[in-house]
Amino acid sequence: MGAVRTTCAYCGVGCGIVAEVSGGGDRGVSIAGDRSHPANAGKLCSKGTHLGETVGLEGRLLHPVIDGRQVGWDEALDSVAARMRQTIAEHGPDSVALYVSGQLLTEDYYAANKLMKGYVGSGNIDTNSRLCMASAVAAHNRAFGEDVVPCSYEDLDEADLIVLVGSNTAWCHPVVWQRIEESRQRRGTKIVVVDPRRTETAEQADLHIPVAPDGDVALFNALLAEMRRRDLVDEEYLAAHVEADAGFWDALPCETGIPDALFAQLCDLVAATPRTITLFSQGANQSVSGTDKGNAIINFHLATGRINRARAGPFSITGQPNAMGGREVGGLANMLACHLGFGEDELADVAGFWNAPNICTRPGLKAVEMFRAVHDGRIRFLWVMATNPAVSLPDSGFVREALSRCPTVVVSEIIADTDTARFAHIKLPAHGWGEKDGTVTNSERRISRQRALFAAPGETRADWQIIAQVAQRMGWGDGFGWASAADVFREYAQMTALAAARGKLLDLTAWGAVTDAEYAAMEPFQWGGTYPLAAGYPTASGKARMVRVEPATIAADPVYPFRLNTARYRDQWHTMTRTGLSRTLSQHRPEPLLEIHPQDALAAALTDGGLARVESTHGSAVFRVSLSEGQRRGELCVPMHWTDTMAGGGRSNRVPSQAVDPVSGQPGFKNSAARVVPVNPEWRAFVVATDVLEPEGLVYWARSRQGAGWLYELAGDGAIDVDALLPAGERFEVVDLVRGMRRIAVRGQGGELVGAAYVTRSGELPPRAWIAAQLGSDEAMAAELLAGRPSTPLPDRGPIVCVCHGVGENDITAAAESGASTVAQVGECTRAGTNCGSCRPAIARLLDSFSTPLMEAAQ
Ligand SMILES: Nc1nc2c(c(=O)[nH]1)N[C@H]1C(S)=C(S)[C@@H](COP(=O)(O)OP(=O)(O)OC[C@H]3O[C@@H](n4cnc5c(=O)[nH]c(N)nc54)[C@H](O)[C@@H]3O)O[C@H]1N2
Ligand SMILES: Nc1nc2c(c(=O)[nH]1)N[C@H]1C(S)=C(S)[C@@H](COP(=O)(O)OP(=O)(O)OC[C@H]3O[C@@H](n4cnc5c(=O)[nH]c(N)nc54)[C@H](O)[C@@H]3O)O[C@H]1N2
Ligand code: SF4
Ligand SMILES: [Mo]
Repeated sequence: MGAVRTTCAYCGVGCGIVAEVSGGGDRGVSIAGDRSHPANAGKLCSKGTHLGETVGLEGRLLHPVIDGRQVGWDEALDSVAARMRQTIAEHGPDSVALYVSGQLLTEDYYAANKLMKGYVGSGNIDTNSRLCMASAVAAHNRAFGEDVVPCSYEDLDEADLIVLVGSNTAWCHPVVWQRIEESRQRRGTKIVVVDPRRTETAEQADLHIPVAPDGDVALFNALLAEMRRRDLVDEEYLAAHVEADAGFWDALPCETGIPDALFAQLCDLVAATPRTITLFSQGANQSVSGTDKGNAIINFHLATGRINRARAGPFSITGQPNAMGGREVGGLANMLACHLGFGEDELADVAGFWNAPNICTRPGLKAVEMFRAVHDGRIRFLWVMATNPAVSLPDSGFVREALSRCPTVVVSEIIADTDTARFAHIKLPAHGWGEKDGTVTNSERRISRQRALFAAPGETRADWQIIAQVAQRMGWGDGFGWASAADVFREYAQMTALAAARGKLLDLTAWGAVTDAEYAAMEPFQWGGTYPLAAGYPTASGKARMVRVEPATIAADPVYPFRLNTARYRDQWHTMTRTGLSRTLSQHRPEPLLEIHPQDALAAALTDGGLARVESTHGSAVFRVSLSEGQRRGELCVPMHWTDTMAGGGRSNRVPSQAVDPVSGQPGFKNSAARVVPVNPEWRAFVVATDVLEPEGLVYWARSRQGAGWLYELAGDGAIDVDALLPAGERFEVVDLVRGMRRIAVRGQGGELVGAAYVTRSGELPPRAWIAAQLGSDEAMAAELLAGRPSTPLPDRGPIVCVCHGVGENDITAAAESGASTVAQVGECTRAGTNCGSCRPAIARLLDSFSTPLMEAAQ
């Protein structure tokens, strides 16, 4: 098939990929960065680099399913349409809802929005972007009159100061991070990180501001007040282009919330560097004051005139590959379509364009409210596409109760068994990455093509096609007669004329007549240009607005005294349905960790490597404890990734409440009241097995991809029944009653290792890596397996840092001891960090930790 140019499946950086399919139908593919793509110029991070490990058919949903029974497409589509029709007839259009995702292509999104808002006749379509970008969208709308990102990636190449607010860029937007680091090397760009945690990003910054949770509004207000005091407000720009809310300046308080010396350092840096980009993501958005945070940042840029010009501006960076595309077509419940709202004439225009029989009349329910309506029976038909709300919404116990009560749950998925799919009455198999064909828009408004690499497996279909086929069965065939993704894209591009006619900047009309061949060959292009707002703001007055914002106050809770933060891991994507399949990516953080300051851990009787339960009034989850000096006192941090299918523990969204930002409806995932208690199981164990197991009745378990199968970490009380988890075969066993230890290895018919278990009540368990690597191999001797190590010992690499080359912490320590003092030198000695580069911040951090004591000794 030759090389195909496409776009990465994961984050909103939107990296171009050149994929070469090996042929032979085994879905083998080699992945490389596309040097000609403006977003990444050939770079890829660890997740993009290892995409090939996640495109196999393992776990795929390949056929439609009704109530657990495989059915044909006709039956499935008829059933979806019949249930939808009946629900509308009995309970009205608002009893139907679609919950969609920034992982849909623009064409899918457009089809879903048209179906709901134009044909079903309800605004009840919302997206997981509600959990992600909604606050930034609301802040843009308040300040600029339209949801427009006023910056571009090339700004990062030439900025003098980049302030990262609530963004662990090195892990979550690694290729943007590499670009920022290059600017630093090339031109001395300064980097500030505002984050309560000392992340790997913060460690590499020139200045880290460990802001209190939700302290951002106070900080940015104080910063602006100080700039004003220093006479750095751009009065000319303000007079010409900006309106300020009444009392705006008087309301700027000067309480910074951080130490004076640190604040002074920040102010000096900001004062000295007009070319300032403030890049913000979830530490800003996912907050009950998320919209205000966005506006506090934008206010600073407007007031200092650091916007729409030479390398300055507020840059909200998107999370998902097509979060931006969804915002454009109108996938949020409070937007109609194409950046239009619900005004009477807008509704009329849209109804006319769509020839819509049932145009909706008002905004629909936002995600958290939507699930509340499912819970209380107002919504009775819910269709979930490309998102896993049973895991990713806050207060997930409530969400699951809602799903279990809903008379009809339809799930369009690529994976058969997800936490959400377990609640589905009807499962529809969708094309996944490598099969999908259409467009996505990245953080800088650049539209790129995703292209198919493989023949669609099983009976999978494109998401837009599934939507259209349901619409046809509802009797709306005329509006959904597209023959291809190109057809959908043309219609959408034409529709943006409605926005353009109202002075909106979203204007894709030039693409309205694109031919199939042109669509197939489409090169990445950016709408709005580098500075879309430079020619004026799309507001009634033509001026931007500085919104008066005040810091939120968070009352302390004596019963739940900790503030719980939730974040992402470098090598996992969301609910792990894809990255969890990759053995390479699973090495970085195989278990869900609770990060806590050592002194807090001491006070709570938690030990490093032990277990702890995080609790709130809503629910609780068990995590592996990891002591971290990078945590502030009184704060906890857990990952968002683990699910019931991957673990019996670690599902963090059991804990947060349903509290949302009043403007955007975005949940405050980063700051929940919680408490933490130690969990001391009577026994601990691990099992390696080729099968997917779901152990029951344990205190904790978690699986991760290792070798030719899975590694299960287990802990429990009472009797130990690991035998139940092991496959049949020739068994070898040792028991050490004194140390309360038991080891079992099971060999299959060909003498290969098919499973092994190591259990202890009080002792140490052997290292996992070598044992897991023996799965499927017939070379390890029973004695070695029972000893838990090979007779000729292997070097102990320590925790793996570079997943591309399998280089561990101990290898890097050894390189440092033999004289390597820079990341590049470590790379020369060990190859670590020389492929995708995602681990370079971790290597730098290790090198720093070696050099600090020496420097202190020298002082
Ligand atoms: N590896 C990886 N990359 C991803 C994803 C993934 O799942 N894995 N998901 C993608 C998606 S959809 C998204 S939205 C992005 C998210 O990208 P990021 O926003 O970078 O990711 P998070 O780790 O959720 O949160 C960022 C930081 O916000 C900090 N924070 C918490 N509270 C506050 C606060 O009150 N103020 C400030 N200033 N900071 C705070 C947290 O400590 C955390 O370090 O990542 C995208 N990229
Ligand atoms: N506590 C906490 N919770 C959070 C966050 C946080 O920081 N903290 N972050 C929030 C944010 S920013 C986000 S974006 C969400 C993400 O949360 P989700 O969207 O729930 O997470 P994903 O795992 O990406 O879910 C995508 C689902 O779609 C399936 N899928 C993949 N590709 C396709 C496709 O092409 N078609 C179809 N039909 N299905 C497909 C996948 O198998 C998977 O089940 O989580 C939110 N939840
Ligand atoms: S930074 Fe990584 S995950 Fe994001 S688009 Fe690029 S390669 Fe994919
Ligand atoms: Mo996101």
